[in-house]
Amino acid sequence: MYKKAYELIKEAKKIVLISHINPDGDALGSSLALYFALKKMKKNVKVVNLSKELPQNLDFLPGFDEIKRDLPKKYDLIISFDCGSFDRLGIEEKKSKLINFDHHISNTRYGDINIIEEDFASTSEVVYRFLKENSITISKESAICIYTALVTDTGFFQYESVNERVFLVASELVKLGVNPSFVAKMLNEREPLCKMRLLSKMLDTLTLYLNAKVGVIKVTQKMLKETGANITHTEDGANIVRKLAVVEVGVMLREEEDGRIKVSLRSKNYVDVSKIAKEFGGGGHKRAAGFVSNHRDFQIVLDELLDAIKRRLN
Ligand SMILES: [Mn+2]
Repeated sequence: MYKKAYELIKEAKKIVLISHINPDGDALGSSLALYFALKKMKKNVKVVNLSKELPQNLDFLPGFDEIKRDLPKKYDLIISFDCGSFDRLGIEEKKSKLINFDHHISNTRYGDINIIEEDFASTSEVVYRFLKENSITISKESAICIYTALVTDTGFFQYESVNERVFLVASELVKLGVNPSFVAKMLNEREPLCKMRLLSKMLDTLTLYLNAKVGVIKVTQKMLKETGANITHTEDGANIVRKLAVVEVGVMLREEEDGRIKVSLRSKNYVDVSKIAKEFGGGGHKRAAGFVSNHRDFQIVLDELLDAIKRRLN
């Protein structure tokens, strides 16, 4: 598959690299990593993300300023990164060949070529493997992007997806010039005050359910307006709830601009939240998943969700 994907890339004239809406470090890091490799091959390539906002803490990634916010008029190949379903790319219809690089269990295999490595800790590991299998040199720029994606998706090497292979990849990337402490500072120590103010409001809503095994926090549009924060500043919400000793499932309910409610789920030891998300039309990983509810009422969303979690708690 890695060779086949490379054949398709070599034949293509105009390539678009795209990742899911509301991207994280893995989504942008993976697409930028391949961007530098393809540019070096003199391919006509654009890196695109169709979100309203990009996370500001990723602005140190090489190529961040080259990310386009709309699709070019003409292209004959799309490569998607870290995106479990076609609709999350924000593209209306598929008009070209598509290569799908991902590591979500729930990936719907919407590409002409699908390289879905469910055991990989990040999509950037898929990109790394693609470059290795095809003997493509990994530049320092690509290495920084792959590494950043790897650390953001593993919570700095702490999740269950972390194994010897992950450390070997990381070690290789450091050898290629990545400075781990620089990346960590860029990611973790440049937060805006509005994010802390928002966090404080979010924590005020923290409520425990089901013998305190489930912790729930809420974010409303009003809270965003009052603090001047945007949705990229809410990304840690469910992770913070999971930090509580008693909590198995951390939940964040976020009111979107259109009034729908986005649900983020994080589990600690045994609840497979990707299955819960799937019940509601979403997807993700065992320990991190999410969906957008059709309901616009927090209480209705919460009641349905707690019911689904309850069935999987014991
Ligand atoms: Mn990922």
